[in-house]
Amino acid sequence: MHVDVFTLIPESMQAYLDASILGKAQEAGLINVELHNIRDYTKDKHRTTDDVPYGGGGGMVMKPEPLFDAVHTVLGEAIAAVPVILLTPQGRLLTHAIAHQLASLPRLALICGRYEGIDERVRQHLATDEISIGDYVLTGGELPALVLIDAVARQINGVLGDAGATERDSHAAGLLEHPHYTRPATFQGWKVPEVLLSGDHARIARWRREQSLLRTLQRRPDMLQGTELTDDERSLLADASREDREP
Ligand code: 4FN
Repeated sequence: MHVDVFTLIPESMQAYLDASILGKAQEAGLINVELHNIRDYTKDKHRTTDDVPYGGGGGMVMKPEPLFDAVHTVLGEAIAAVPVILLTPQGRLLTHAIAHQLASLPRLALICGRYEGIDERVRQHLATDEISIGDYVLTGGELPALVLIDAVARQINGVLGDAGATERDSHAAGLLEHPHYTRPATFQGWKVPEVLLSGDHARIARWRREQSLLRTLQRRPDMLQGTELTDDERSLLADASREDREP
């Protein structure tokens, strides 16, 4: 997969992309992220990328021309076939399902905003999709772009060392994770649950699934909406909700 990122601060993203799993995935040619500095596509002496808002008020707005020039120059004819994703708080919320779907595409373009906002014509006539990573104020779209790239990259076959890892993840993606433990078996007097030391793989799998379900019920009951459950799992959750209401 090839990803073109359009940003005013490419240097803020480079280190993260080059590190660890994403760096290895790029070295292996599984994903190729190219950072483009929007300022390189300005044409005035001062290399201006922002201007005052029409209608007045505070803050600055990202100008459309450098962005349109950058995206058209880099994508060329490919522009018709490549999703141009604007990272914006007004976009649809990024989910595992969206990341999984984007991972099947050969090429993506990502636009990161700065200042207080981006000229609306970028959203209307350049972007083909708008995605948000959540409801909080940020100073730019660079961290959201990195979040999206990370979530998408790990869905690409071969990016995670272990071939089963992505599959296990997507099976689990509808639920919160069960508790994880590693050695030592006792740490400062706190013991690892006995079942995990039992070597009984069926019992361990049952325990983990149960922990996942109970934890999801307790902390993110909204996530259980789309989850397929067995009759046993349904009654486990029904019992747990009753116990919670009637202490
Ligand atoms: N943010 C909110 C309301 C009003 C403004 C913002 C905000 C960066 C260019 C956008 C933020 C959050 C998640 C991109 C936020 C995201 C951004 C994102 C983002 C500078 C303009 C801005 C109601 C959400 C709190 C600044 C709410 N996912 N404006 O943060 O780019 O992708």
